[in-house]
Amino acid sequence: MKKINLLAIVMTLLVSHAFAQKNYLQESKAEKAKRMQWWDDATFGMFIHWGLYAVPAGEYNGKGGGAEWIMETHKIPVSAYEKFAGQFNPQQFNAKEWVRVAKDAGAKYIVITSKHHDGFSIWDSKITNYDIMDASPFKRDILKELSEACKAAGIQFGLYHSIMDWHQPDAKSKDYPHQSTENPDFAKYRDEYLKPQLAELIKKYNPSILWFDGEWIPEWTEEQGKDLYNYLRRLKPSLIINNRVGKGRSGMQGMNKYENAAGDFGTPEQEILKNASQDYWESCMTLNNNWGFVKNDNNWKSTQTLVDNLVDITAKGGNYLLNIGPSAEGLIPEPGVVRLAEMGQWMKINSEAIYNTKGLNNYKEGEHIRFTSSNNGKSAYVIFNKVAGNEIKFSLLTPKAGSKVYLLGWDKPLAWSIKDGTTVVKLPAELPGSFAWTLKIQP
Ligand code: H79
Repeated sequence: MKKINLLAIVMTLLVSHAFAQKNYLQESKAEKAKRMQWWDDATFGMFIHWGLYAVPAGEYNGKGGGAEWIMETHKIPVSAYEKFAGQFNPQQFNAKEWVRVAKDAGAKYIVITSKHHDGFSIWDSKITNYDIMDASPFKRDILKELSEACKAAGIQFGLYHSIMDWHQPDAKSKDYPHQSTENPDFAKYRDEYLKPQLAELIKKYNPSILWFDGEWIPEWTEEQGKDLYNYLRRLKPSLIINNRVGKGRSGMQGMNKYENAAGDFGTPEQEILKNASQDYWESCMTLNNNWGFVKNDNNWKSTQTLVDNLVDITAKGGNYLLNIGPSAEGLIPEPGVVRLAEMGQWMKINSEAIYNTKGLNNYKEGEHIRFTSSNNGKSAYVIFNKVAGNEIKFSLLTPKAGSKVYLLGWDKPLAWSIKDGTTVVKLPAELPGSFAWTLKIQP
């Protein structure tokens, strides 16, 4: 072989290697586990739905119905809906306070709506004038303030971003035909609006999570989802992206309906998986009935239900993304603040059984007992929300002889025994805290 040819081959190899783009859809299981570690360990996050829909607050022209979907519920034309931007002036918004509420609840990350289906951007976007700086009197960059507050507090920052967009004329979907746009060009919206906005968000606010939604419209395909996934990971390799980036999710149950779907985790919505799953998953749920602020929605879940959900989800190996919908004044509704604070008090005592844990094969016993295990397998946790007499009994997990059994929030080890395969643990007459209690079993 001539020298010159060899050189040419080497050059070609070098150049093609430098330009070959990594395919993040072919990541190994171990690489993914490493990237997902913090998220998996965090277990609990706070979702925030906030945008122009907080202005109508669930009522349009004297008729109730719709929250963040109010534009579609009442078939509000784009020009009429745009007027809410002029009224969105949340003077009481305090990013540090919101992050404090999340952190005190025990949440390790927040996910906020950079853009919901209505298409309004709550950050200073250079790609559009339909944003907080150009179209509202507020003129403060909400995502800048929140991302900085999160960074200062050690809370991971995530963004919910709707693929569907009822405002961009080119994004008009066949599924939502009431807005009149002629000749929409979805590919143009995707390439000249959606992707540049996402690149802008990553560059400006360095999110740890991108949480897509509105992917079910027929204009969006798995192929576009895979392309978007790679595009985003190339911009920020450590990003964690939900499965709604593509078309994999199976209805509200949220897990993938086929192999190799784009996205890192399943997204059950307003429900919890029936059983434990080894896949990555996160249940997103509301505190009351709605995601966005609705002034008459007083159907708040009890703190007992919220703690039970967190425990059940943790034992099944998932994450809990719990939503608040702040008002147009910029305030988290007080009943939500109260419940999150109560969850935080529970977490102060019991969080050891929640963070950095994995589920067990037998993750439950009856309705009132759940089991988790520390990541290193050294401690097992028995979480129960009902006690009869001053003892607790279980048989699907058996402490080894000589194990110490502690009650979180109580100093001394507890007396325990095994009878006919059932472990019986003597409890103190007064249990620490409320809602649920945790035994820690150490070999
Ligand atoms: O942002 C909140 C809601 O506004 C949004 N997701 C949460 C996080 C949401 N959008 N739509 N829905 C919830 C309900 C939509 C259900 C359906 Fe479907 C869309 C029924 C048919 C298309 C999802 C996809 C269930 C089946 C296919």
